[in-house]
Amino acid sequence: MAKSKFEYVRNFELDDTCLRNCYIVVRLDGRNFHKFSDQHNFTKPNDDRALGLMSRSACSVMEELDDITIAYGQSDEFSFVFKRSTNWFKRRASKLMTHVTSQFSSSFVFYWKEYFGEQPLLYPPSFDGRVVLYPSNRNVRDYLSWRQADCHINNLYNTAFWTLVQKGGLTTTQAEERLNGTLATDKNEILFSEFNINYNNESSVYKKGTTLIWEKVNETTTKQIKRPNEEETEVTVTRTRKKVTSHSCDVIGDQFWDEHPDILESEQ
Ligand code: DGT
Ligand code: MG
Ligand code: MG
Ligand code: MG
Ligand code: MG
Repeated sequence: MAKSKFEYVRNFELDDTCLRNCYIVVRLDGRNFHKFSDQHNFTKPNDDRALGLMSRSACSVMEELDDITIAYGQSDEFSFVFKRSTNWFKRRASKLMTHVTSQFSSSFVFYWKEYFGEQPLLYPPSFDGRVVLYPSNRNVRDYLSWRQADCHINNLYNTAFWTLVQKGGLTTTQAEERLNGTLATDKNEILFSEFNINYNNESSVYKKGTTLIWEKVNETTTKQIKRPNEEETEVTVTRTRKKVTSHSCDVIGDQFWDEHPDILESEQ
């Protein structure tokens, strides 16, 4: 095709190819979800509908986009790890990041009703995205550990805070003052001795967040088979399929990684 005289403008595009051999992590985060959660009456500190919708949207990202081996989410954020050898979109950071955030955002709206029922979505939500490269398996594990530790710290604080307000009758200012300077053990103690709540028994989705991975699962279906000159019979067919599965488990220790050795590639 003949080139127009305008063609030179293409040279203004910058190269944003992600460095080879590195894991590409895209993290997205809900914009102004402090307000969004209030306006949509999210239960405090955790709203199961909202967490379910976040995971459903992340699942759609994994299913629709190539080469994501693990995703981790908590609160209004989700991180997606592309395998280090991916060549999807020639490793262009802006392509990867925008595809993840737009697939996620449209899914969040698309599946809203499945989780929130008749409660209307009041305005279009949006998510920011960023790309971070990690050169080693240790770095990726430490990255996910960092997000999970953040989940734990925030959830313990929020659980103690909203228990003091909802069950203890404190104002939000009083609850904030009460928790100011307290350690994790103090918050556990407040929950246990004053409200008979054992933090360990709280839902693991709240404490650990959500981890999505690809797993082989057996799917059994029944089929009607009709052979010539025979009665119709029902047979069961079992097929192995790769599926995105959801886990609320510890990703900081070794056990999860020992059980799922395919998530990270072996170091060269
Ligand atoms: P940003 O990210 O700078 O645009 O601002 P925010 O407001 O999204 O702040 P961020 O991302 O640091 O904090 C997440 C907010 O979302 C935080 O105010 C609590 C809220 N949120 C997330 N999940 C839940 C939930 O399950 N229940 C409730 N009540 N709030 C939630
Ligand atoms: Mg923020
Ligand atoms: Mg946010
Ligand atoms: Mg956030
Ligand atoms: Mg196009």
